[in-house]
Formats: sequence, C-alpha cells, structure tokens
Amino acid sequence: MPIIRRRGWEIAEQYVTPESAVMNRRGMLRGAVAMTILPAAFARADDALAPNPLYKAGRALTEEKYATTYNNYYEFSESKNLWRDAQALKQRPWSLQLAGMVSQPRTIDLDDLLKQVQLEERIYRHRCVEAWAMTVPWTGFPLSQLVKLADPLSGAKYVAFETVQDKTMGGLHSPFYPWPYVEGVTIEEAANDLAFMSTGLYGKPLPPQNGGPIRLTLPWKYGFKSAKAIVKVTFTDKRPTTFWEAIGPSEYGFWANVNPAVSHPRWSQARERLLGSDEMVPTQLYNGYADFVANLYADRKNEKLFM
Ligand SMILES: Nc1nc2c(c(=O)[nH]1)N[C@H]1C(S)=C(S)[C@@H](COP(=O)(O)O)O[C@H]1N2
Ligand SMILES: [Mo]
Repeated sequence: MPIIRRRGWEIAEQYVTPESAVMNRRGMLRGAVAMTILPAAFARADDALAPNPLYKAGRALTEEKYATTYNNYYEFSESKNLWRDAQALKQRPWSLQLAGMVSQPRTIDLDDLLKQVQLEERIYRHRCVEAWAMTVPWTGFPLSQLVKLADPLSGAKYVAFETVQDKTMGGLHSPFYPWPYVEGVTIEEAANDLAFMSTGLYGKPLPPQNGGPIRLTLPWKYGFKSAKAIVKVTFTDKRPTTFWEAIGPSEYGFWANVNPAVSHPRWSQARERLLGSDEMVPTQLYNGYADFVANLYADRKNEKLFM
C-alpha cells in the first residue's frame, strides 16, 4: 500500500512497536472491516493508513488495555476508573455545531463530516499534566481540515471546543465544576499539522471513555487541552476561558505547552510515568514536538506558554 502522507515527525512503525503487535493490529483491522461492523469513522481508515506512518515516538506503544481503562473524564468521574460508566454515552447519531465567526453557522452530522475529510492514523505521545504518559495510535484527520470546512471569517483568532453534556454523565451533577468542558487554541495552532481530531484508537472506533465519537488531540500540550466528545466548535476573536483555567488559572493556563523545566505549582514536570510499565522517563519540551510547533510561539515570549 502506498504511504499517503509522510512528514518529518513520522518514522517507521517497526521502531516503536514489536512486529507481532503491528501484524495483529493490522489483521484485526482488516477482519473488522471485512465484517462491515464499523462505522464510517473507521471504515475508510484501512486504505488511508497504509504501512502505518510512524512517528518520532521513540517509545513502545502503550498496551491498549491501559489506555482504555485509565482515563481522565470529569463529566463521568474524578476517578480514573470510569470506562464502564462511559459506555452509556451514545456515539450515534452525533453532530457538531460550527458556530461564531464562520461564513455560515451550521450543524454538521459527524458521518457527513467524515466523508469530507482524509482519515489517517497517527501515533502520538500523550502527556497528562499529572505526569503520566502514553503512546497510542489515533485514527482521525487534521484539525486544519475542519477549519477549512467551517470557513472562518478573517477576524477569527481562536477556536473553542465544547464537550457534550449528557444525562449519562454523573459528574455533571458536581456544582464545583464550570461545565461545559471548554478548550481552545489559536487559529494558528489549529492550522498546525500536528493538531488532530481523533475518531479512532488502536484501529477501532474511538471508545467513549477516550472521547468518542470525536475528540481533539494536541500532542505537544498537556492532556487537558485535548477535549473529548466535541459537540460545538466556535470561531471567535476573543480568547476563550477554558475549563481548567476557570478552576485554577495559576495551575492550568490557556497555553499549557509541555515543558519539563516549568514545574506545576505542586509538583515537578521533569519526568513522566508510562502507563503500563510505570517506568519513569524524562519529559521533553513540547512533549518532543518542538521542531513542529516551537515557531508558533516565537512572538509570544511574554505569555505563560508552559502552564
Ligand atoms: N471533556 C473532557 N475532556 C477531557 C478531560 C475531561 O475531564 N473532560 N480530561 C482531559 C485530560 S486531563 C486528559 S489527560 C485526557 C485524557 O485522555 P484519555 O482518557 O483518552 O487518556 O483527556 C482530556 N480531555
Ligand atoms: Mo490530564
């Protein structure tokens, strides 16, 4: 199969995962497609993926069972053990509202959206602000493709993302939190090729606990920026107040770029714990993606970029 898109941050998959794991995943993937049990979010991916592009992961893939059973999703619970509860969140029908400073505000059905984008697989590192980390294969499409579809007005400077509020989410009853979960990036960050919308994980539809059916994935930022279960995307000229920023601005800012040298007020960010092995490894500036994103911040030296 041809490699459709290969960029500097991609390396061959054999460098990050044992060959047997690759073969199993590919075999399983093809089998599933053959049985046509998968929604569009995934069905086209087998062709698009090709000999899986691989990324400068420099690490083994996290075992799927850890990535899908140890989660942060406060709408469901403050505990990490919420994956069973999250199965109640219906994944279809699902639609996204494209709102604010766009040529034509509208609501788009997720499956219609997925017909208009190029799905691919990307293996990204993920670094939670709490200092755990994983390396997982996402299926999805660059956020820039969604921006293009939305057709923002020239004055739009930020893109805000809002998570669904559903009756199956027990955590929403907690009045302590400023629901809905809102995240945001600048329009320049949204245009960066690393910024990704994920609809799949490990070659399967994105599990509800990981943010299915569609989530933001920003691998150079702390994990809380990657909002789950997106229902609204708003283009605006005002910087949105994000969920965690509203709760603790001195601990969780708007920029939240990963930096081992800038401690969280209550703990060091120098190292991270790999899900599964619990091995501690050094954290990297921009989570190792500096070559691709550092230029976004060249003119923002006076901002609190790393918190
Ligand atoms: N809506 C919503 N999105 C969210 C969160 C959340 O609580 N609610 N937690 C964030 C945090 S802190 C992290 S580390 C990642 C975790 O993603 P994962 O569970 O798929 O590993 O989701 C992020 N997105
Ligand atoms: Mo996190």
